Amino acid sequence: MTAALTRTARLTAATAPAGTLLHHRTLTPTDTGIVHLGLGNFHRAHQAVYTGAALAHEQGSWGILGVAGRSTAVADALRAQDLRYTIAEVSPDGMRCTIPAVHTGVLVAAREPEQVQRALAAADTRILSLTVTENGYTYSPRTGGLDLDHPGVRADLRGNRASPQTTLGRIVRALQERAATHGAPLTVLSCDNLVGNGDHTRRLVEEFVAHLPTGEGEEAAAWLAAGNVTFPNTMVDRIVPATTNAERSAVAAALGVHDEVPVPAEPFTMWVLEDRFAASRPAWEAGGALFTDDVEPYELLKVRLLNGTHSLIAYLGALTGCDTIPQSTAQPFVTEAARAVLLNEYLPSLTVPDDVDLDSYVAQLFTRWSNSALGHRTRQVGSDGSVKLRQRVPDPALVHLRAGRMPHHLALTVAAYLSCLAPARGFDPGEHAAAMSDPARERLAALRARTAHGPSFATAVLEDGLLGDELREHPEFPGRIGEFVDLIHTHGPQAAAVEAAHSA
Ligand code: CS2
Repeated sequence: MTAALTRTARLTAATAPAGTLLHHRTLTPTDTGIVHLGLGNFHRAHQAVYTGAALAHEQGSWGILGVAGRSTAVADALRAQDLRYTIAEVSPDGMRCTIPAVHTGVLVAAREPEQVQRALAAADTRILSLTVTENGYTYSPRTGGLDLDHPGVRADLRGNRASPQTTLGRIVRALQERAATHGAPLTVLSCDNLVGNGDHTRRLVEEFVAHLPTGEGEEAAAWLAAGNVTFPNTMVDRIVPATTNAERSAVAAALGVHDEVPVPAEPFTMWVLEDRFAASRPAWEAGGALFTDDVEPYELLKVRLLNGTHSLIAYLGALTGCDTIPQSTAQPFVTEAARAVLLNEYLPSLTVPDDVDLDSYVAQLFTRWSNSALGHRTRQVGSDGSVKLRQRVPDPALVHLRAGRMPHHLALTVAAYLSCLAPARGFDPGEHAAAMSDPARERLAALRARTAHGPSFATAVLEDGLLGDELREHPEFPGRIGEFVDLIHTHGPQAAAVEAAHSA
């Protein structure tokens, strides 16, 4: 925090400028209807904003108790600010500040596990929502099922009910408690970028319950089977980078108060949900949320066109020294590769929903990626690629491979990822690649240490299950990935992108 910032009064309920509030009721803990796991920037600029609009539209006990996993910084800052924070919506045209004021409390699961479990199990909690990132679901990219080798999962399956370590453990222990006590129905609402996120969460929950020691899970299993818990699928979309001092200063200048935890976000936002709520829901449509019976076409559109292309932009950008997505997209060869993967490889793998105008959707994507006022970092989008690419690449790749076509730009995406995360000895992928975190980093490095030959390396990586099992039928795909890995190492990412464009 700079000296100038510390002299400004702190944002609190009393100092929040009235004109920035999304609604005007002061919520108290008894207004809690939602407990949300994952207090990161995405939740605070997405679901919280829709909830503010819903509360402005109609009153209801839909306040949110936000739960951070391990980090105490945001939770403690929010407590010091009466749970107020600012959304700094930034575009090249300027900044607009709003304050959702929808939280009724904050907890940190690692610090206050018992309070978290009590809140999740409370009868008044009607929605348990989560944004814990793809990596937070402790599933195995290889099988798609619960990762039974994960130390947290192992501990939670054996451990006590009061202080689980994993998200799945927290959910299941709460469901057991609900089943054994009041039995009040609950909606578990995944808001992460997983295809079929609700179905996926349900499967993992059921698997977790089935793996509990004999005598422990039967009651919850029967209660779940009786339909007391629903898991709607959702598609969530808003580009929300990490907070920097630039937003703290800009918010202080705009509002005259110091917010330690403002959230930068783009103007665009979209939320599509299945309307399957076990115990009602806020009027999120007041904020523009779309309710539909079939979310899948929207999810595929978003996870492939936006997220899939985003990964390619992030890895090519990091390899060319770009700190941010807009810097990466400003390079013509990156835009060209992004356009090719999006239009020629992702698009033919899905059906565009009727109400989406494809041309303007695609044009808007490129505008969003070029939002230089936002500064979304390549290292942020590039992190956890082992879990993200599993959602984005294999199914579209299989569509082409089964039709006898090589998806060169999907292969380039994986090659750029591998070059960032597990470079061959002597190749420096740069500081932005080095800063990417990924649960598979060590495993990939170990596979890389065995061979300098790109195709052998890529084959070993896919054999190891990075992209699931189905691609095994197509050894030509890792072969192509490996050729691009070698090209990136010898001639650079641009040469690899040119080769992909010529082959397509
Ligand atoms: C990004 C997403 O980090 C990533 O993988 O692709 O966080 C993306 O910014 C959001 O899904 C946009 O809705």
